[in-house]
Amino acid sequence: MKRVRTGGGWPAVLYSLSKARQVGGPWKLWKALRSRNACKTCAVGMGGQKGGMVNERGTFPEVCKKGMQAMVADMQPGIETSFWAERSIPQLRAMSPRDLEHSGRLTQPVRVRKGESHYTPISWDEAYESIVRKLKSLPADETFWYFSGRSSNEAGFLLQLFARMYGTNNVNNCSFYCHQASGVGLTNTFGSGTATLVLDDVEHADLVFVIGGNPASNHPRLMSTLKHVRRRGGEVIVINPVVETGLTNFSVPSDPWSLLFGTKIATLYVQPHIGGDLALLTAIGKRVVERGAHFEDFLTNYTDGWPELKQRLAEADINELSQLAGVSIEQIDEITDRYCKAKNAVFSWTMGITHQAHGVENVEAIGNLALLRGMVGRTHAGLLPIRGHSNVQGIGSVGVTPKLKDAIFERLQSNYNVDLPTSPGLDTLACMEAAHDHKLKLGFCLGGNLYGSNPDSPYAAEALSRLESIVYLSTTLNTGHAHGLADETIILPVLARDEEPQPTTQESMFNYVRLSDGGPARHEGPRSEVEVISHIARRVLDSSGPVDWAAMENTSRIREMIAKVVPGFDKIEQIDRSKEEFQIAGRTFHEPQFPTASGRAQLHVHEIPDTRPAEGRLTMMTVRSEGQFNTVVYENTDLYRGIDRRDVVLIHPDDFEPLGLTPNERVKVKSSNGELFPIEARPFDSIRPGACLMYYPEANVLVPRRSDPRSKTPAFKAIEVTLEPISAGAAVVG
Ligand SMILES: Nc1nc2c(c(=O)[nH]1)N[C@H]1C(S)=C(S)[C@@H](COP(=O)(O)OP(=O)(O)OC[C@H]3O[C@@H](n4cnc5c(=O)[nH]c(N)nc54)[C@H](O)[C@@H]3O)O[C@H]1N2
Ligand SMILES: Nc1nc2c(c(=O)[nH]1)N[C@H]1C(S)=C(S)[C@@H](COP(=O)(O)OP(=O)(O)OC[C@H]3O[C@@H](n4cnc5c(=O)[nH]c(N)nc54)[C@H](O)[C@@H]3O)O[C@H]1N2
Ligand SMILES: [Mo]
Repeated sequence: MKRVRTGGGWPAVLYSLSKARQVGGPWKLWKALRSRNACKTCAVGMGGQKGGMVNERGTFPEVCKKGMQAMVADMQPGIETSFWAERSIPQLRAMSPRDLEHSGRLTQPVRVRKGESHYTPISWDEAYESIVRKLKSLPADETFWYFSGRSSNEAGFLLQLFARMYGTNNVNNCSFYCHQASGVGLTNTFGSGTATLVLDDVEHADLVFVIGGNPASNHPRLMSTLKHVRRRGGEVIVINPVVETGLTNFSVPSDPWSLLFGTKIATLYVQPHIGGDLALLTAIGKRVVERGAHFEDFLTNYTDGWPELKQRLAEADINELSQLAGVSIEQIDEITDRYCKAKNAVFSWTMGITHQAHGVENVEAIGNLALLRGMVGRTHAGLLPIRGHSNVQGIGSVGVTPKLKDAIFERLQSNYNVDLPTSPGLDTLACMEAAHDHKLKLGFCLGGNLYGSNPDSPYAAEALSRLESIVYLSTTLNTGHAHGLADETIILPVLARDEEPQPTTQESMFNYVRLSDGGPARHEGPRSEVEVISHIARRVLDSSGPVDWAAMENTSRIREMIAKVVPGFDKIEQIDRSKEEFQIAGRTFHEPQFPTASGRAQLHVHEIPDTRPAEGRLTMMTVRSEGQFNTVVYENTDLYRGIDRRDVVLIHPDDFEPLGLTPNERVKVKSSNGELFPIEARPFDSIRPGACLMYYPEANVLVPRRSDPRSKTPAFKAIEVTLEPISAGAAVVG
């Protein structure tokens, strides 16, 4: 497959036209995309009251292929009743994620029990009855509640409140597999766990670091912002072991000039070892201080820990750091030159930073580097974790975490007199482990694909199979519905955001809360998430208690409660009437005052891990292709990397000979966790030697449960593997 030389561009435009045909014409798709609803894919934040495809600065049109894919998936016809009789569980298991998604929209509740071969459609009453009976029979701490980041703030808030009043803190979301290290690292540093800036700040930056991410593919709308930075003469430094096509050149589809000629994005591209970022960030910090380019006054007045960091940077050996990072001293100095020249630097990052056993340290080190030159606490500079799901940040803000923020906990008690559990809640991986140990009996999943997102997929399937009951609230089928089965599994079909009968809200990665109007249901059958949660809650809990669960079917009642208990969300109470979308108070730092105990930012010192692969081994990252959204694979091709299939491992050409392999031969990929074969070993010169790449979620069989002790996030990007040739003629089963 020929590799494209630019990201975005004509393929994205042509793709849009083909998708429009699938749903009955461009007008229909256009109308859906322009409706007043927050975009469903990533958290860059688009749509809402300004209308679809408009960003936070009001720029239009901001189109993205992923947004279209998600929309088209929701616009599919419903799954026919006959489907359930035709497809057995083994047949569902044999289906690809793409085929499962393309089966259509879920429109009726279905159930399968252990020993049965098929899902059977059941009525809503029957489904509710089963769930309510089970919940009433269990001790609350034997249940867990998993949330993905697609649902609204209202649904998220309501379900976590129900779970806690039912009696458990086993409440968590996909963040534990995603940006948790950012939340922990940023909170340790600034007392607040999200972006320190707004979109307008990034638009004024003259240097943007893009670390460990592939926004050309995963956050395409951020590319217009990077384009603006370049056009103003600014710099973009990319730190990534893989040279990603769209990060060197990107054609912004909505800009005719860019579409025709492409826009150069990276001004400097640096390829560290997988996991080498901590050493690299420390090395740059060391060089900044050696040049005297740090802001001594700022560090003295607005930070704690400067003497310790200063000493540590002075003691560190630049040769050693360079080797641990896998980046030459010349390149470290090139980055330092650019950083020292920059007036307004923004540091952005994604999963290459957080999917590491030292993810929190990585984030703290980014904080250190920014603070060295006073890049936080003023306009046009700051820190930007580029978030995944469209409302993952909102779900976290409104309380979907094992431990509620103290302020929310206190306000819930003082305003509503609710009785909240105090036992420690489990994070996502800990829930899977507890299920595996037979300590949990029921799982309740608001969206997502808990099975598919987990490391060690056989272990995940086994853990879920040890539950007595699992309930999925979903819009479409995914691999979790085939492999993540308990004694009793129930799927409840729910409405997508733009089909909700009432308004809902979402929060972007810039801490901006949007209002979605909802819209007409596309199918008879699916129900609103909020309706389903309030119905179950009212039957499980005493309605005479402090919360009127029946009234909670009304999303404005939920917003009233959010406004009272979640700090910074006061304006949400009026939002459906005022239509005034808002920036959450207390999170954007345009002044160097931080909500830490001392009011100052906290600097950190770190031990630098050696993440270089041992001889004869490679370090493997598991990543997304351009043709998928998380566990939902839309296309088998990876357009930007020029790869036509997914059962491949991408290796630098220089690594073949030392490993005794020949290009394109079939191999067995082995990790401490398992093996996968036959896999084709593809030469890929854009990856640095010593590293290799496979696609998530298929590669999750190989991913061990090794996680960062502070964020509990698995090291999805750093798996030690060996590759063995499969001798010709040997039987291959995969
Ligand atoms: N199209 C599309 N868009 C998406 C998603 C999707 O699946 N598809 N998913 C959404 C979600 S939930 C998320 S979290 C985001 C994910 O967005 P990304 O984080 O951009 O996605 P990943 O594919 O996980 O890729 C991470 C990048 O990290 C690099 N990397 C790997 N290891 C290292 C390392 O050690 N150091 C450094 N510096 N880089 C490294 C890889 O080469 C790759 O370019 O995207 C969101 N948007
Ligand atoms: N090896 C490896 N593993 C990883 C990663 C990796 O890079 N490598 N990435 C990790 C990351 S960053 C993440 S975020 C997780 C992803 O974890 P999840 O968020 O759990 O998974 P998704 O695939 O995004 O979930 C998609 C499903 O959500 C449902 N859905 C879609 N829209 C709605 C809605 O509006 N309401 C409801 N109720 N359901 C809806 C659909 O049924 C769809 O099938 O995976 C993690 N796992
Ligand atoms: Mo994510």
